[in-house]
Amino acid sequence: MPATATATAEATSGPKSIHTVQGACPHDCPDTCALRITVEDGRVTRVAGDPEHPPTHGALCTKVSRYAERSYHPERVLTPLKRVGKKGEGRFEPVGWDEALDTIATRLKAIAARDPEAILPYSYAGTMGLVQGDGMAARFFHKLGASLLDRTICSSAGGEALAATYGGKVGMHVEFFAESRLILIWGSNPITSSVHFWNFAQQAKRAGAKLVCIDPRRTETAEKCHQHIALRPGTDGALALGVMHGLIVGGHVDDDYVARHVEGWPGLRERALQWPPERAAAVCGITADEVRALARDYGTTKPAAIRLNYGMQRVHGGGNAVRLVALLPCITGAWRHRAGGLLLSSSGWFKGARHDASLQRPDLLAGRTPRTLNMSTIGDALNHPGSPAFGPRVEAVVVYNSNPVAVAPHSGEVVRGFAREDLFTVVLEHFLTDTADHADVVLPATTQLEHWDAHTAYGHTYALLNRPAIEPLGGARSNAAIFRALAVRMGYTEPCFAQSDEAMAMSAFKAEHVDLDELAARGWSKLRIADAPFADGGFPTPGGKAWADAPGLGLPEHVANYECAEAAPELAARYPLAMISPPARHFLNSSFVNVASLRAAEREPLLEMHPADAIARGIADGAEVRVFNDRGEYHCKAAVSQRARPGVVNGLGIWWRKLGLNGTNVNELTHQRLTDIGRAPTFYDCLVEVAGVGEPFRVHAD
Ligand SMILES: Nc1nc2c(c(=O)[nH]1)N[C@H]1C(S)=C(S)[C@@H](COP(=O)(O)OP(=O)(O)OC[C@H]3O[C@@H](n4cnc5c(=O)[nH]c(N)nc54)[C@H](O)[C@@H]3O)O[C@H]1N2
Ligand SMILES: Nc1nc2c(c(=O)[nH]1)N[C@H]1C(S)=C(S)[C@@H](COP(=O)(O)OP(=O)(O)OC[C@H]3O[C@@H](n4cnc5c(=O)[nH]c(N)nc54)[C@H](O)[C@@H]3O)O[C@H]1N2
Ligand SMILES: [Mo]
Repeated sequence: MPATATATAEATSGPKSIHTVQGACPHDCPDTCALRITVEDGRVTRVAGDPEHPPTHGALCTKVSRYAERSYHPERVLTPLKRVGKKGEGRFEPVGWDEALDTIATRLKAIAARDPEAILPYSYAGTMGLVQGDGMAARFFHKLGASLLDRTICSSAGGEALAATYGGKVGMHVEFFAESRLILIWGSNPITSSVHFWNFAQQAKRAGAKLVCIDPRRTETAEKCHQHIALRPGTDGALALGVMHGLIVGGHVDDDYVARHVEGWPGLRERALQWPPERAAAVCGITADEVRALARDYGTTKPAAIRLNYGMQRVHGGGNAVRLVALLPCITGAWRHRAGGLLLSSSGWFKGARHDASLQRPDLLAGRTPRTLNMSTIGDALNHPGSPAFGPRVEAVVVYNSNPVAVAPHSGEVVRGFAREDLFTVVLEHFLTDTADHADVVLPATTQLEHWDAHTAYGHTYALLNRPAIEPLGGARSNAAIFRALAVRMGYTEPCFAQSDEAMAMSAFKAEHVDLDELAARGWSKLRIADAPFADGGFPTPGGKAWADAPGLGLPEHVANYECAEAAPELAARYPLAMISPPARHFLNSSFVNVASLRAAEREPLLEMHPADAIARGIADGAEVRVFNDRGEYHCKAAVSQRARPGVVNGLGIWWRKLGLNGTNVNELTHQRLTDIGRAPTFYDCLVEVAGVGEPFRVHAD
């Protein structure tokens, strides 16, 4: 039986056993909730939020409250599968575990004997657990000497930019937003994607704080803020420079804080003075008064907090923009107060708290330095075998915790790569996703209800533990168990390949940083971090100062999108609409798209369009449209709505291609060019045109 946190047998009508198990939400979300899982007669009947865990506060998002529906889904893959059709057809037959593992080990051994770098692990954050993420898997691929993966698909532009400003991915405690007087919600839609942060923002709002949302899209969050600044995508750096200008001329710079705790301010000050509100407003497509008012509010309201999110760094200049925004609280000294400062990510606080080296065992590389491939350019990496840019041909890909065929940019190229008949592909999954359809062997993985794990967070500062609530369903095995079994077949004898999931989870954190007894007893424990960590400087840079002028990068500046009228006028003439593709509320990236109740809530793939853009193209609300550019074509339904600003369309993500209208999704249109900092994808830096499918809608002249 799996261990349980609290076992409360209750007398009910029948001989029922009921108990609750303490878990953690595994998903890629800043909130990383503490879960209470109710198990009745061996079956999970309820997944609820832990009322005692402060960020979770007893509530879950719509998606994860359906986690049991997802785990018991009739289409769960519960036995290993071997391909019988053509690549991508998704036709498989069940095979036993021994046959599946032998097939894989034989193939990997043969490839590794020639060149282990021809094998590529591909994974992201399907689960963010330290055990089922890159725990046992990392040990396996390090020992093998496989290519390394640069995990850039989400946050590396912002993450590296933050590290080039504060020295790490560190920021405010989420709880203290409740005490802020001004909150800038910048490139973030928390009602959709971080509802537990929104709870704190609402507490602040009720206490009289002003909320400002900075987002090209009129999101559910923007509607509930006092002010919405609908700037053009990819212009946040210009806005931040315009705000800095306002802070300087308005006398709102905290000279004492800047002198003691900021490196390179004189140079940045000079640069910001070249950005009067009119210049910033023209670049951002907003009014100069909006820039002035934002600077005045931000300079005069204390404490002022910024919730920055990754939505604004998925463009060419995403890294520079994050540096500029992250410097604002250093210039005003907002960090002096625990309810002031900024939060983009808190994951850096966990850096010293985990036993990274013993979890991942990079020492098993034994001096080898395999090449690194960027996950965001997987399309090119698979299609240009042997090219100087990528090195040796990729002969095998092992995918776990990710669905690249749906989520990676320029999916036409990604599909072409995964369709290579000479590529050996293994996919560890819960479902037959678009990527699993391209596998030679699919291995059934357990869900969070069925395995052990330990979790950090990137939107709060608590470590969490996940205990299994039930035994694995069918023939499913945890990722760690799968790599353990493969290691045996590869002949790896190091004791680390025999370590159990439970032992890995229980030894993930260091006692100096996390109260391990509380973690074991309650399922979560807060890291020991000062309330106002940078009140007197002490940033985790080598000299303790925040960097306006960062080593190797110089001063930050506004960098225009790759695809915009300024940088690519000829392209903008053919494709005049900028497309962003932010998350849909009921999906989590491409997860949950196959959960009927959640797909029903999203109805169909949508493209939001401003009425002016729709009328100009004769497109009616609800009409099927083709969204296209030189890379491809995506069909979806038009939602004619003020949620879109003129000139910008919002293609809500991320549908499974095979569940879309024409077998594609929004990534058919995105490209593989990378950000200025962090080698990350530029999903929201994309020009398109839209046309109706079928009869154009006629505008009546009366
Ligand atoms: N329901 C749901 N929740 C999720 C996810 C999901 O897919 N669905 N994804 C999860 C993941 S992987 C992540 S990384 C996190 C955070 O994921 P993020 O992608 O940061 O998600 P959002 O908070 O939705 O913020 C994105 C917002 O940025 C806006 N935006 C787009 N371009 C720009 C721009 O150039 N400038 C500005 N200022 N804003 C821009 C979009 O309109 C959108 O409202 O959320 C997680 N939570
Ligand atoms: N156009 C566009 N594209 C985007 C984005 C966007 O905003 N717009 N957002 C980007 C962002 S922020 C991100 S983070 C990426 C996300 O990309 P991914 O990390 O690939 O996320 P998902 O699409 O949710 O796919 C995760 C897969 O892992 C599987 N999984 C979950 N738990 C387990 C487990 O324990 N074991 C195994 N073996 N599998 C498991 C799930 O079933 C799911 O199919 O997408 C990016 N792509
Ligand atoms: Mo993400």
